[in-house]
Amino acid sequence: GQPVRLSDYRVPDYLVDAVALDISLDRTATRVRSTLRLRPNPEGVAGAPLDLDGDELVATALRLDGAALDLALATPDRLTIAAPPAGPFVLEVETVIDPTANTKLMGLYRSGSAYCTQCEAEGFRRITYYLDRPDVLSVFTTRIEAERDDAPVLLGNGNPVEAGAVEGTGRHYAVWHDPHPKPSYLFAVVSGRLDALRGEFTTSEGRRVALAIWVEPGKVGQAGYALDALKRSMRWDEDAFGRAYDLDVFNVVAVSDFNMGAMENKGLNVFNDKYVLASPELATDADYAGIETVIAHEYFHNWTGNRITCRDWFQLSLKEGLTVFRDQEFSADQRSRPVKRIADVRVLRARQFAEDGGPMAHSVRPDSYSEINNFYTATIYEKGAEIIRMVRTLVGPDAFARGLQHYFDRFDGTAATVEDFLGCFAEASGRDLAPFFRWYVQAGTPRVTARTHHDAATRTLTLDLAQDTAPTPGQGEKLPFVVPLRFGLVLPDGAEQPVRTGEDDGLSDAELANDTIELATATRRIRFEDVEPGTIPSLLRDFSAPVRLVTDATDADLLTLMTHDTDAFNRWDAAQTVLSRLIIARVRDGGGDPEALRTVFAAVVRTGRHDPAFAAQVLALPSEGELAREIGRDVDPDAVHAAREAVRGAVGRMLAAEFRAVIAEGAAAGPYAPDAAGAGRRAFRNAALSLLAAGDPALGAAQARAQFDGADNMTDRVAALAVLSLIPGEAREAAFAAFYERHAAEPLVIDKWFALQASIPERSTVDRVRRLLGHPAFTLGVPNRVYALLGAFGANPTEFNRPDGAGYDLVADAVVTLDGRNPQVAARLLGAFRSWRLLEPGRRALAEAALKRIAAGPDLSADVREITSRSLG
Ligand code: DPP
Ligand code: ZN
Repeated sequence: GQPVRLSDYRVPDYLVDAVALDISLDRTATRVRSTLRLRPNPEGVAGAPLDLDGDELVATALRLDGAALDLALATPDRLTIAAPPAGPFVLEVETVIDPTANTKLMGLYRSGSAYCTQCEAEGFRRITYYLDRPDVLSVFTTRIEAERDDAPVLLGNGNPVEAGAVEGTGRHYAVWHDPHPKPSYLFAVVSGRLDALRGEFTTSEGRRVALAIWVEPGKVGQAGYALDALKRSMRWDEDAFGRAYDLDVFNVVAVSDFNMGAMENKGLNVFNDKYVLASPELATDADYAGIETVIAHEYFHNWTGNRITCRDWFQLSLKEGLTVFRDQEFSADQRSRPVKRIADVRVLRARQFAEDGGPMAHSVRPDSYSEINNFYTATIYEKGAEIIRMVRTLVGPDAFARGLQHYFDRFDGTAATVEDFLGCFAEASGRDLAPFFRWYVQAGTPRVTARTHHDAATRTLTLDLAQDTAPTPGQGEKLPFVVPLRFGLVLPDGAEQPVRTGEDDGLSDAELANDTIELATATRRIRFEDVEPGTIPSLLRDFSAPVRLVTDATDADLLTLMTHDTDAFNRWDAAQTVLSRLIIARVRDGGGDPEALRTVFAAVVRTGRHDPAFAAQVLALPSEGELAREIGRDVDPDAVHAAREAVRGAVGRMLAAEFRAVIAEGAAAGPYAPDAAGAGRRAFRNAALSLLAAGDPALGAAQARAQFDGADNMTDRVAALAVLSLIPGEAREAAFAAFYERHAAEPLVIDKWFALQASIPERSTVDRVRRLLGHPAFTLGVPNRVYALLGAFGANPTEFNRPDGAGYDLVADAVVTLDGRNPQVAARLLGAFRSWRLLEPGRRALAEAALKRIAAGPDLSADVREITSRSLG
């Protein structure tokens, strides 16, 4: 269809005061009766037609104020009433929908033996005709009816009101009432045969809330961590943000068929089961951390998203960026703050920087879209969170807290905009945030360059900063961003050099007080006074802005920062930069010897004894994708892979004795617990194992097989399998077979098995993946299977980007097949192509041809069409 533009926003012409839904569930013919109390919006166009959204709907009855209307007013995607009454009126609509036939997993569908819904962004219109836009808020009452045997559990939004049998039938019903006005995208119904793990929480306001985590029968034993994470989230939001829960029940349901991660429906969160189910034997430390984050994220939406929602979908980051910021802060408080920051920046660089540097680049507040489902992106989510972090840095923690409080007070119960949000911080801080607003409307990752010059005679250090942002599609010219650079000056022995600047080229008092340089112009010179020779600026501490920093620091400077910087993030980042330079030197001319790193990396391994999680992050080399972006053009992924593996091997041999000691010590670590300390120890030991194996595959394979056989938890078992997966031969195949044998009954574990095989950097992987597409455990019908096998393959740098194009063809074929069934999942898979323009000409041509082949297909969904045309555009 036509693109939707922000500039076309108009308030709705009608408001919905109340919605009463009566949903009679049936596997193939569910009847939905909707009663809408409507009235003209005094701010809208008087006498305008009433235009309700639909999507593949069939109307079976229509009544206006009790009088039947012609069914011809309704088409599958629209119900139009040309001249509705000038005052309040009641519209009754009956539709019949088929949940079993719903393979798009939007609207009402079947997952396993349950009925469930997904309405964000535009799924409610697949259930009934409605003003399906986020700025129409209404009070919903839902009656759900179903066969008691088929669906003993009936869940809706809000609080339960009544329940009972339907006389003379095998059916029963439940009525739910949600007193909080909400947009339709937050509507949900779940019904089926489900078991609950129950809990209770008393809010700071004294409200007793009944909690339940609903799972497939037999899986209650895997819901404990999710319930615990939920309680911790509820307490934390009260303590950190003063936000208490506002209903008597809070239900979380895990379903196996789900397009995204999870959904924050009011009082009834629906989750992809991979973000709920966990046990030490089946889930890794990373899975546990993911559950904690996503449970928190959806819960936090209750205030940032539900109580205050978005005026239109262009404001999506208003709720998503803010809620990611909140869940990141939560996880940082629950675990190690610096390690969490490093992990978040890794994700940002890997996904968001890639997006911002490619054909899909868009601003955090986009100004047009064809299919909103394509905009649930790393830019909206992760970069959106970075913007909020920068606001906090710029206005300071106190004004930030006041501004947020003001936002909650002022916009509660409304549908707000990004301008509304930022206005609260301008007011709280007295600061003009208009220049800062560019972060919302300009796409692209700014590059900040820093050049230093020390003058021994005057003991001054001159820092020359410059920023520039490459053009992105549709945005040729970029104005300077307001870039907060947290910084310090590090003396060669690691002490902090006190910061003093003079009259000319100095820092403001606020900048000095915050240890933050505000770079708001294209260039800026800063002169530091009374500086010891050899002092090294440590810039962008804690990654204070989502920019690419390029400095003139020498390798020796970086090793000093890596050893001494008081900022843990920059200690890690200095190591990443050194490693990245080394690998890229190898790609360019075969040079780059890690020997110079021996002392410093040996020291990192020693610090691993007291901060293993941090050491593990240092030992994880920059990814091949990051290296490719650093190289920037004409990338040969095979050369990048070979250079990175060579460096991994050299590090593994250089520190073999140290790594063997780490592995031996870790083996005696005691029974598994999914806490941060234990996870850190395992991450460190498994990083050591991976590097040891890179340096000595025979020894690595033996160690890995021993760990694989002896592990008492999934983290260690799958880490060992990952190491084995990189070493061709019988041992690898035997380990894969044993893993399958052991876990065949657990689809989420088999997903790990699919993903590891799809990630093998060998030419035979394409055939292996084609074979696995026919494996009985695989189906294109379940998004998790698709993401595990095909998503992982699309992220395999060498095999997706095979020089003969067979990798592109494999993913392109899958996209075409999937598009007819589930366009959202098909469009997500296309993300594999996001960096195709960085490649050397041969691969670039093949990737382009594959994209063109997809684009030429008949009956393309809006989802896939938008991504292919942007990618090719
Ligand atoms: N609104 C959802 C979330 O991000 C999207 N599935 O939590
Ligand atoms: Zn969200």
